[in-house]
Amino acid sequence: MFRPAFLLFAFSASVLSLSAKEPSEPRPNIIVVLTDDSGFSDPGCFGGQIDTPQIDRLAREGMRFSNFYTAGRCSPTRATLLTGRDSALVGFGAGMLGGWNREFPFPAYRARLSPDFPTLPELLRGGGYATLMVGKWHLGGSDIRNTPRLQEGWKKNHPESEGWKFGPEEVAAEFGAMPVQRGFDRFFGMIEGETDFFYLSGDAHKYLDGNTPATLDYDRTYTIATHGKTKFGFPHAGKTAAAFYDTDGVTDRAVGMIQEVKGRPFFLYLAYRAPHAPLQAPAELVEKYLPRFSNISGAVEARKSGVVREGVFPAGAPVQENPELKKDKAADLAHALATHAAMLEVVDQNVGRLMQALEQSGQADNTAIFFLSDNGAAAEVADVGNVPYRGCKALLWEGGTRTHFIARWPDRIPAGGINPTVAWVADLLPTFLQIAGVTYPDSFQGHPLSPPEGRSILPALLGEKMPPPGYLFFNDRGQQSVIFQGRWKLLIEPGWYGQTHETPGMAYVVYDLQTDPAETRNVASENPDLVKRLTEACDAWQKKCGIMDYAEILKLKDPH
Ligand SMILES: [Ca+2]
Repeated sequence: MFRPAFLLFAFSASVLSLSAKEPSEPRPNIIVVLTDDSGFSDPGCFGGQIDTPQIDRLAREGMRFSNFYTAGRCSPTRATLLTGRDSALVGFGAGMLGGWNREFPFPAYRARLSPDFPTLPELLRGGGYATLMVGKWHLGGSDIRNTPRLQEGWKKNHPESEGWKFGPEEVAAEFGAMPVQRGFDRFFGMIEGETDFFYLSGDAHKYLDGNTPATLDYDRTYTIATHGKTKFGFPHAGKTAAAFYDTDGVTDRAVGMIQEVKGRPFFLYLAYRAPHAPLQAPAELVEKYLPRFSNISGAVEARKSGVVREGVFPAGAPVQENPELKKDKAADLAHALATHAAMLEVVDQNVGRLMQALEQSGQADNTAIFFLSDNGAAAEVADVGNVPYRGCKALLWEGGTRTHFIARWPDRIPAGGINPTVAWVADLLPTFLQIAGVTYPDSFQGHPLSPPEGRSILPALLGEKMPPPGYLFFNDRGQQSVIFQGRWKLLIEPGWYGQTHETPGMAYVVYDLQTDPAETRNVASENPDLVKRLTEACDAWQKKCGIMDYAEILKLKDPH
């Protein structure tokens, strides 16, 4: 899968030059562009039929990873990205989402970013970086200090009968979990995320500027399209009006923030909410995409050949059968896919605006940019979005946990290659620290720290071959999985928790990702020793992270 030019790159000299002090060369800016629920093959450069010329440009001028993993769901991936830790160690075990309605009073289920580990922005700020964030936080926290409405809301969601206790410590911890208190000099966005994308003047909204309510700019005119009914009672579908649209609006703020940084490098975390539900986008873009999804089987086939054409999936590997669709569902799915595609095209336009801003300030070449999704496409659009992989977000098949990953850093990262190194979101913190020349501390807030779970993939980015990690663990509600040496994958209770809920006993499934990356053939019965060994590894990992048996969790509360 390596392309020849890629192998000719002078690897070790580049690695060494990064660790040496070069005062004449300013340290690079670092940007992470994270989308929300975009599928593996959505971008054009990963085989999809969505127009993403700007994202494709990052790929052409940078590197694509074909074996990159997230934690499979919004908050766990974000928690791991910002701490370099397994999500359960920082409060987001077993698929917890930031918020007040699903968590438990145990550390792995606290659904609020743990104060016990340093965050990426805290570390980079300590190393002299300006730290900027726009978009979706989803790691808990609120400005509850002087807000009676929030205090009442907290108490309502946290009954004393379930072991919760409200008091000054809780207030301090809640406030302390917000982005500005966790290392970001600047923040514009939302603490939570599942809400509308379009706002008209006078609409209530939850955007914050720092710790306080933000003022939005309604400075573009949109014809507003939405897919289906939303549970929030969205009233604006079909209107043409001056509005704030999330993807455009948060990029405006990001561009403003980077223009205001003077005399030091910056770290920008640009966490788009698109293309997460509710599916809402400019109407003319939805119209543009409807014909591309009028034949769902054709769209799936186009992606199956697209991923091979782009070199991000091996030619000849077995793939899943095309989904069977009832005729009356096809039109609805086509509209969902067209709206999803439209949302990603707006992300792409804004990646272009960001690049333009960097070029205008002469910083485009001294900026390392990383582009990925926080998990696979959601169930509604997964049949196309995650091709060739199986499953969807919150499930632990590859379609839920694998993402496209693109890195661009001119003159460092060789251009145009596909890198098969197995990597995951925990690797980003150590990678960024190495790029920035910042050392991970051995203590934090007076207590000792072990090294982060991930490893720097800078050598792979610079063209060096890296072996696969020993174990990658995943956990979501009742499901567990582990990928051993990048090849053997054990899944325990895969799917929507069916065994735990309805059937006695546990399901064990093994796939050989080397020959069967799309998970078409269960080889558990041929590999009993592997099942035993990997199950023991999963059990030990769950114990280390404080993850409880899902049946015990269900006795307390059904967290769906
Ligand atoms: Ca997500």
